[in-house]
Order: sequence, then C-alpha cells, then structure tokens
Amino acid sequence: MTTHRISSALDDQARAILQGNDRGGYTIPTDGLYPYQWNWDSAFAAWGFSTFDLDRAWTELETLFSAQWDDGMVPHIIFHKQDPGYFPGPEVWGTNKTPATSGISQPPVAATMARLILQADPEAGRERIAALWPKIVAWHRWWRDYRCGTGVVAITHPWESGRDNCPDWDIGMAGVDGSNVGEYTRRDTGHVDPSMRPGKAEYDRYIAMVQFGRACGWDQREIVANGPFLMEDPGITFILTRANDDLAAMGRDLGHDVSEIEGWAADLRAAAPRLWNPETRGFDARDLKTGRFADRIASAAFLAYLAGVETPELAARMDGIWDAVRYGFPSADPAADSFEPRRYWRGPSWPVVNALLAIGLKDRGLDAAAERLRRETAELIEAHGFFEYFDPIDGTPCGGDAFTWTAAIWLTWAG
Ligand code: 9WN
Repeated sequence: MTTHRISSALDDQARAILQGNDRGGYTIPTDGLYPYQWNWDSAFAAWGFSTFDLDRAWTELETLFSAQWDDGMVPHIIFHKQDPGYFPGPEVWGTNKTPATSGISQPPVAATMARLILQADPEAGRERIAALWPKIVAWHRWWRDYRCGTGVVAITHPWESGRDNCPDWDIGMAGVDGSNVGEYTRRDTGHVDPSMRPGKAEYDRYIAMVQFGRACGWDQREIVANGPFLMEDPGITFILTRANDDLAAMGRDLGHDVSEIEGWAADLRAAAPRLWNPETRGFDARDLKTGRFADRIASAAFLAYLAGVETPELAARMDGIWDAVRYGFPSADPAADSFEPRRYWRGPSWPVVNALLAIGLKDRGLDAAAERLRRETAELIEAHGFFEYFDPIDGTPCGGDAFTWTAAIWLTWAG
C-alpha cells in the first residue's frame, strides 16, 4: 500500500518535471544548469513522454532531428533560444547553423528510444517513424563514415561520449594543451556544488578542443586527422551497435532494404574485441594518438550487453565492480585511485546509464541483475528525488535537481 502511494506520487512529480522542463517542442535537461536541448537527454525525455503523451514523445525527436547538419551529424546541443546561464554557448562554438548548435555529437540512443516508443504507439507512430527513419539512417551513416576508421567508434571530445570527465578520457586529455584558451567564465559551478563538477584543468582542455573545431570550420576530416583529442569509446560503440539493430528492425517493418544497416551492426560487433583490454579484463577506451589503452574500466564497458557483445568474463567483472558500491552501477571503477564518488562521471551512479545497462541485461536473460539495478535506482529516487546523479556508496544526491532524464527513466523503467 505505502509503496504504491509513494510510487504514484513520484509518477506525478516525474510527469510534472517533464512538463516543467518542456520549452515547446523540446525539453531542457534541468532549469538553470542546462537551458538548451541536449541530444541524448532528449531521446530519453521522448521515452518518458511516451508513458503519457505519445504525440509529445515524437515531437521531441522531431525537434532534435530538425537541427541535423547536412552531413548527417545530429549535434549534442541545440541552442534554440540564447541563455546566458550556460557556458560554452553558441558564440563560443561558432558553427553558423540555424538553429545554432554545438559542433560535436552525443551517444546515438535515439533509434533505440524511438523503437521503444513505437512499440507503445504502433499505429499512429508509423507515420512519425517513417519520416524520422531516413534522418536517423543519415546520422548513423555519419558515425560510420567519419568515426569508425578503426572499426569501433572514436570521439573527438569527451563531451561527445556523454561521460564528460570519466577517467576513461584522462590519457587523451593529458595530450591536450589547455594553456592558451584565454579568459572565460564557467556557469555550471554557479548552479551546483563545484566539487561535484569537472575541474578547471579539464574545462581549459574542453574549450581548447572547441576552439580547434571552430578554427577549422568544424571540418570533420580535419578534426579527426589533426584535432587535439581522438579516443575510441566503448560506450558509443555499444550504443550505436544496438541502435543499428533497432533502426534495421524498424526499417524492415517499414518495408525498406536494411542490408546496409545490418552490415554496420555486424561490422561493429566484429570489431568490438579490439576494445578488450587483457590487462584490465574489460572493454576499454583507447587513445588513438598513442595507440594506448586507458587501462580503466567504466560503466560503459557493460553496455556490451546492450549490443549483444559478450565475453565469458563480463558477468564476473560486472559483479565485482557493482558489489563494491550500494546504489546502482558506478560510472567508474571504485577500486581505482581516480574514483571520486560524487564527482560527475568519476564514480557516481547515473540513473540513465543504469536504465541502459538494465535493458541490455534483460535482453540477455540476466533478469535478476536487471531487477537489482532497477531496485537500487528506484531506492535512490524514492529517498532523494529526481537528481542528475548519486553517490553510489551512500546515495547522496548530486548535480542538478528536477532532472528530465531521471524523471523519464522513473516513468519508463525504475518506478
Ligand atoms: C556537456 C545534459 C548533459 C548530458 C551529459 C552530461 C552533461 C554537459 C555539461 O550534461 O554534459 O555536454 O555541460 O556538463 O555529462 O551526459 O547530456 O544533461
């Protein structure tokens, strides 16, 4: 009884958060800290909306794809309306697009979310997905053409991974010169506790990478060949593999020839063993400037389940890391010196990543693990509300409050 009452009150709150963060056709991640449309946040928001407003769910994805570049890229931020509360804003990115956007992308979860929404809306949704489908294909082709040179996905900026300051990127960040970026004022540290955010040395380098992209007119080939940062990302590799499967399945139902997309998924799966680091016994990021593995293991390594990529050691490795904390899966390895339980992607548990991990676990028949992840994530939200991320050891809520994707995954999965 009590649980049911708590749940339905939280359902109401979660819906109110989505509606409150709705800026008309798109949803901001949270008021103040993130005042624009973010790519993967929006895809999760759409999934959340699909639990009570299917039309609004599709609109979210349509607005996201309305900012797609001619080359197929879907940018990581769309600056629909200027807002001084976020840095770096459109004038720093200087992409000269309409609407204004950033110059990098973000994890391509849209196809996977679209398929989940379509399952809830098979009839009216058919027309909506028919129009979106070729746009998603073009985006996936962009990843394939520009970022899969070694067979797996490479990123040109840590922000692209969605896991900004994860220890995965330390090795590549060390090679980026952030000493000449000039003066700038961060805004994030005015909204939330700075000890839960990336540090200044990291921000200097983030900005140096943006300045490089801007200076070459956001020329992808130039950024990949000569930019300051290029690392293989297990997270996007696994997310894109799964997203290609979902895109192919939807295309098949629409009567399209999907052999090209099936080929992309097969190629990514065939290349995935390249990310296996025998030293850390896990899927690992690799710095393509030096060829060296990061020698880290993060939550993204276990998105292998989502992609249907498995190795005999995966389950034991996952349990070992998970058992070291109490609430959900930690974004970084608790046994590593770099672990910081409240600093963003260096340790905290992220409900949204927990949801993706659980989808993968469930698909592989690991129902008990999927249910454990759901329960631990639900406990965090029930105790503290819809925060951006949480300390995985004591559950302390961190970052922004009234967060869109936390509300979305409550409605769809955790609640
Ligand atoms: C930079 C919006 C985004 C998420 C990312 C998260 C964070 C931005 C920032 O917020 O990144 O893109 O300014 O810190 O790391 O995953 O999409 O919620």
